[in-house]
Amino acid sequence: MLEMDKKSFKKAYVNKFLEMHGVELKEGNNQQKYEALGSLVRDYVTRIWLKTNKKYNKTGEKQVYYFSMEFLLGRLLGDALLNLGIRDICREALLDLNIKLEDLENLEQDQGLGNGGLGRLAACFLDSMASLDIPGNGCGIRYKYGFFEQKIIDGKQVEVSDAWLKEGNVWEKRKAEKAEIVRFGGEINVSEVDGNLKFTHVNFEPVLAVPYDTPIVGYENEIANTLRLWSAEAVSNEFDFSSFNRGDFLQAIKYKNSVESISQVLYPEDSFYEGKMLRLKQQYFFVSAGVQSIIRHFKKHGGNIELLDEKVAIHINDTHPTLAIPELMRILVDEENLEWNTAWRITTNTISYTNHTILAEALEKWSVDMFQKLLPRIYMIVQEINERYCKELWNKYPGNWDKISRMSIISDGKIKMAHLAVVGSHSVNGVAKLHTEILKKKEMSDFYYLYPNKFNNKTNGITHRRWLLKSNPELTKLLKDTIGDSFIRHPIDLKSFENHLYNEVVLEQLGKIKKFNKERLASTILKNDNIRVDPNSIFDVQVKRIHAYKRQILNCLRIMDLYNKLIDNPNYDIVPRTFIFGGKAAPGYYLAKNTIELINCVARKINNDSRVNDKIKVVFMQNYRVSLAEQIIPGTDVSEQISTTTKEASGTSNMKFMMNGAITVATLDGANIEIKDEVTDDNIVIFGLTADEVLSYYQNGGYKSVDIYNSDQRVKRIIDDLVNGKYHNDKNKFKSIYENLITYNDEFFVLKDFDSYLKAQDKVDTLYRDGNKWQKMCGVNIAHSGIFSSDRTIQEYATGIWGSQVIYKNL
Ligand code: 26W
Repeated sequence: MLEMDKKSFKKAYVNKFLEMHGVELKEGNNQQKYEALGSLVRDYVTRIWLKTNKKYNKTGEKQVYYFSMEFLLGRLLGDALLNLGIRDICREALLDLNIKLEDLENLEQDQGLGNGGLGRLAACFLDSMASLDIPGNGCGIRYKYGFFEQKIIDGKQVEVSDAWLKEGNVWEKRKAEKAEIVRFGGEINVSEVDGNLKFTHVNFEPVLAVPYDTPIVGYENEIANTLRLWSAEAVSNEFDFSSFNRGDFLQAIKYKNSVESISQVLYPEDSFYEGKMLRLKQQYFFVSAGVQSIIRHFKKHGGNIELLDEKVAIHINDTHPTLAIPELMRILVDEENLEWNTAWRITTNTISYTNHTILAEALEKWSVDMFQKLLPRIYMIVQEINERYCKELWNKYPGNWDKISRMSIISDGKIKMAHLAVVGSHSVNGVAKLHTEILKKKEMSDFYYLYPNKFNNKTNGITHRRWLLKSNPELTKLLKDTIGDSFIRHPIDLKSFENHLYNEVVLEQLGKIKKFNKERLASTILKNDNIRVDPNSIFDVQVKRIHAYKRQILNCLRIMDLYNKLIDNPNYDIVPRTFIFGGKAAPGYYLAKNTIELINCVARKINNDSRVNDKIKVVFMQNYRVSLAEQIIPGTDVSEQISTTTKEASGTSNMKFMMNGAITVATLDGANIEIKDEVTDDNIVIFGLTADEVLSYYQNGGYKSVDIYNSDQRVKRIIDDLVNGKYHNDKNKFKSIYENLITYNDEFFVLKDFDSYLKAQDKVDTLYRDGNKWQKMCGVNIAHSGIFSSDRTIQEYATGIWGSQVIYKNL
């Protein structure tokens, strides 16, 4: 913890402001005040950062490098203050100066360099590694434009570019002297030198990869790890690159633009693979820069390259950074002159891989033609890896060509990245128990039988520092007052909160805290979305990417049904509910965009109907992102986790909601199953098909959605309402949703699960009416959420996969 008192903080802040802006504090605006505070905090962090790097260089501890296309960090100021242990002092000092800390924190642009679950997981992992004293570095891309900003105009999603760097970024440090060169295109000349083959890359296009480092502060432990994001620049004119002919001026401009486009923008698809050349370029760009800089650092500090895997672990976050495997091979074989087999042993021991999805449409398969043209030497290496691997397969399964071609890395003119990732790493993990079982028994069963020891499960987690301590200070205080503060370092200790749930005063306080957070959320909704909602109603929330498998449509259909019931019977007795949605659709995903429009049309109709609008309200909150999630989650009563069973690999918002005392309505999918196992059936509301049932329908057929339409009057009515002009003058507006459910037989079992979903919601209504019982359920959820801290997850990765030295101080 940083030694600091209010007085010295105040003095330092006033000085910093003057120094930075050349005017006195009282004359400055909030943006300037934010910048001065950020800069002051950065100075504190820098001291810790230097100390940490010195320590790592001295002890030579094993370094973990977490390679990810996405890091969804959100805002950093509040987090840094919290982890430094000076957030309260800072808040009080600023108050003396008539400044509200939260006002300044809210000015920070979210660092939104990720799409959703995978990117946010990477951010939680960085926080946990730093807080657990694990030498862990992030490696990714410094996109100039992050994930787009979503505006809702006329009920439709409109995408606006996210120029997050416009006002500068106090947290990053450009390290021009640590730049690397990445080579694209060109040809490979093969020659023989001393009986060995030598590969020379000529006529390539060089790209300068410049790192920007951001410190990741650990929780009160004097550690600051590094997130290194690479930015693409043209190599300077003075750079002597004899093999690269940059030709005339126009050519040079073209070159500059093409290079800079590499780190220009984050692809906004998170479940759909498109074989775009630029994305392949992005992948090789950051992976090559990252691996080169690791090796350079390792050698500079006297490392013996043959022992690399003892000192370095590289983790690849899904298949996006899989080129780390052939890139490391290239460096070991071509540059370090190691034998292939030695290089392969080092590479596979160094690299480990996490799978985050089994959706077939998300699997990366690059066309050989494009790949070979863009990365000629890397292609040769992938070919060599594949040839040796197929020989191994041949020995194991002689004559079984079907199986061998099915398992091959290269086939049908495509390079299958998941196959390369499994073959080239020593560990393959899924992100929740069910997901890992599906990987082993179905999706990757061939590989599991070949390499049973590589496969393992690491159930996801979330950092309780951001998602409880920072975002819900009121609940944190109640927890500290009742069970002490050991849960901060040992989140599993939250369990003892269960002993206090017989105490009515505690239950009452839980209720008050929730109400307070709901009021805050209600005012955000009024400010951002111009809808007035009642904090006494049940806040029922589904926030996540919009996707057919996550079934926002199921949620919307039950609202349409409830609306019908309330109109038919004005005395229909329900606890008032506010239905809150949030989430972005990929710009090219028509059905997801149509779903947003449907929700907004249903919202408009219901919110303006005075017969029902004191009982139900519907809100689509625009521009869902990390900082908004921090406000929504503490103010939620009911967490909707309703994906088609087998489709959601884990889910992580489910964990955040539970930690903040929401009751989960869930299918038995992803980590929902493990949440249920923790809290028991009495404290969660489960509905829907089981995994076995879903898999059996997919395999054997037997489901006809139209039968449900014909036999269930409620279903018939709401499906007809989609296309009869009730919610939009244009009757064709929601035809794609109608067709998906009826004409194309409802791939995601929305209608099949409908009845059981309604029953689950009735159960929620009944449970909520018994205030004490409800608060007790919320308390049980909080008490059992500790296991879902990413500290637990990271400890499992560190000991089970990376071989880091772990001091078990946080368990
Ligand atoms: C090729 C385009 C693309 C981009 C991103 C395909 C797939 C992705 C990600 C793997 C999608 C993703 O974020 N998956 C989510 O990962 C979370 C963290 O493990 C899980 O909790 C979610 O269930 C999973 O959907």
